[in-house]
Formats: sequence, C-alpha cells, structure tokens
Amino acid sequence: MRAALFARFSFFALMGLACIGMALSPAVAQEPHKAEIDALRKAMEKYQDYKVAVRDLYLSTVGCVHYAGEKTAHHMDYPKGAMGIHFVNVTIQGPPDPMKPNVLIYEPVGKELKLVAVEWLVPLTPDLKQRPSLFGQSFMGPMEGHEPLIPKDYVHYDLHAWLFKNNPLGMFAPTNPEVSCKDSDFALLEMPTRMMPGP
Ligand SMILES: [Cu+2]
Repeated sequence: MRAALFARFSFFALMGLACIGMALSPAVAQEPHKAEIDALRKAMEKYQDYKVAVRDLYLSTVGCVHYAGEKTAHHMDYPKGAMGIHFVNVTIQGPPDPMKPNVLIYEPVGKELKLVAVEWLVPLTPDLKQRPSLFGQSFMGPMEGHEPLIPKDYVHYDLHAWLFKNNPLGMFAPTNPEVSCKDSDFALLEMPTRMMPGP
C-alpha cells in the first residue's frame, strides 16, 4: 500500500519536474551556460575582498591596464576600454578549470578595489593541440605577452568573464568600456599585443 502510494507520488513529482523543465527550456536555450556561470560567480564572491584573494595567492600586478581602441594589423583588436588590475595566481596550472580562473581583475574606485572580472590565461605549450574553450567560448589568441607587465615571449590564450560588472560589449569581451583606471596611480595605457600562429 505504502509502496503504491509512493509510486503514485513519485509519478506526479516526476510529471511536475518535467513541466517545470519544459517551462524553463526556452531560457536555457538562450543562455546555455547560465547555471555554470552563476555557480562560478557564487564561488568567486569571496574575492570581492582583495585580501581574501591575496591570501589564496592571487597576487596583484599593480598596473591598471587600459586600451585606447586603436587598430593595428596582426595585433589583437581590443575595443576602447579597460581591463583593470590583474591579480595572478601562478599556482593554478594545467588545462583551464571553469571553476578556478587563474586571474582576478579589480577596478580601482576611489580608494577601493572592486572585483569586476575573472580571466583564464593559458600558455601556448607544444602539448596544446587546440584552442581552449570554456562556456562555449573560444579563447582569444594565441598572442604575445602584454608588455610591460607580461614579457613578450609569454605566448598565451586568454578569456575574460565580466562576472561582477556589466559589459556592454558582452560577458566575454576582452575590454570593458565601463571600467576605468582614472582612480589608479598606476594606470598603464597598453598597445594591443601581437597575434601569434597557433594550432
Ligand atoms: Cu592576453
């Protein structure tokens, strides 16, 4: 008797879930990686306090990087805007982990640092057989290192995700026109780096 009741209950519960699934599917189709991105944002929230990031070995590279938006042949096409200050964790190695970006990006706002984005930086090594991708997004590159903070010979792919500040150019655009380095004493206007051949 109990088993029969349970079976009936389970059947209706499953039907209910199926209906919810059907109701949700259009939104899921629009943003296929929304749940993953929300989970990542939640996991990264603790780094809104930059001291927590430093304790976890995300170390500041100090310069607040921004771009004028000029285009040069064979160089990366970075729309006018800033990235901000990169905090890099060199202890995170291996293929890019969607839940463990190796870079956090902060915008100086007044005397505060606001977490705005995360980034995956993947060096081009001989064992890398194809362009990395996460969340259905192909990484940019390969490209030379970003002088003056990263040496030219550090050829890499990268992908940004603006988890904590809206980017009118899109969640995965390399620069954000709404991020500024005006409050930083260490603003660095960078030239877009040169593209390199890759697999
Ligand atoms: Cu790069």
